[in-house]
Amino acid sequence: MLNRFLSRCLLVAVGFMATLPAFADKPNVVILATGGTIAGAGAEATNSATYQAAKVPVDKLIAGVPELSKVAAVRGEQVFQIASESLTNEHLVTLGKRVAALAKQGDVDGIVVTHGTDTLEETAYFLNLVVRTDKPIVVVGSMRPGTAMSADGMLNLFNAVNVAAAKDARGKGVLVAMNDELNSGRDVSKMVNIRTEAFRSPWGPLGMVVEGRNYWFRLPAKRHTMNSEFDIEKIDVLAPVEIAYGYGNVSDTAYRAFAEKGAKAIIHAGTGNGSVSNRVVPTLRELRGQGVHIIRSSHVNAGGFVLRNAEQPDDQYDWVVAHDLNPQKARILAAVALTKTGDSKELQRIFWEY
Ligand code: DAS
Repeated sequence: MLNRFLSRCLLVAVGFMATLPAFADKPNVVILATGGTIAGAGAEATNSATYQAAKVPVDKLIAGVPELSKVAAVRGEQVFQIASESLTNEHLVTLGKRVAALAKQGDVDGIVVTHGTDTLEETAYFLNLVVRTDKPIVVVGSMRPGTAMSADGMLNLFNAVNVAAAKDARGKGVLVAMNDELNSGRDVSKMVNIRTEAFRSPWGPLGMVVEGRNYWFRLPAKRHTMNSEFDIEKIDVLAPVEIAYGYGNVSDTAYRAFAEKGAKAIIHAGTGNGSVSNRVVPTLRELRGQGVHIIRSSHVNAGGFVLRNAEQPDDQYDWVVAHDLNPQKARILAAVALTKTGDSKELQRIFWEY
């Protein structure tokens, strides 16, 4: 009796396995599409710079790379369809919550976010800060639309799905897969606006992906994802933080305007070592006295390195320094950190640790 029951269970189980789709043994990867050039289309194959971003839907992006099905069971969701320069804090929160929800699902092994390249570095850093998972999250874009000769989007997407499907990509924080390189979502930024080799980290890539295989050379040193104190499930609104650019002949107009509009912090995108013009220092001290945080970053190209009290008496002024974060990344961290604390010493700790 028992034998017959067990053999019947075995038959049912075998039958069930036989009906599983062919990719049952493959990792499950979800592609969240937001727009950008990777979804762009130009009129001619010679249009590598003249095109419309955010046109091609996610299912067409996936259909355009049939090799994806050899790597993973891939499905797509169209979260937004916009050029990334138009993304807002609200878009970031919506995307972050969707990524976090998918990461909690047992039937999701990795997530790819297709994204415009203009603010890709901001979104990648944001997800790195607030999504509590060690599953691979890979942000990818392209510098040329899929309609152009030598378009880079197909291979970038193939690489990104490979990385998202790979166990060895777990626990490395949010990754950016562009131009065969794997960069940390924290470190990488768009350094060039007209070449496929556009994204670089001041501290170098974490690795490379070649023909579907990842080669790792270093690991992130700063806190991220599972080791972050921030959780997108507990964040609904990011703090208003603005960026004011430093340059010769600068005035305090922008800083005052931002403060009047309710900025909780102003990122000073300073020259050199986060330097502040003596024409502006009194205003920044006055705004700090009114409760606005002042965070010194640097707009030098290949990566700033701002230290406390080196260029300005930060201790005396109660200012914060952004260390190696460029102004746009400093804005992201401040917008997240200010959802938890308004204490300047705590903010500085957070800027050292993330
Ligand atoms: N406008 C750019 C963006 O959406 C296009 C791109 O490079 O992706 O970020």
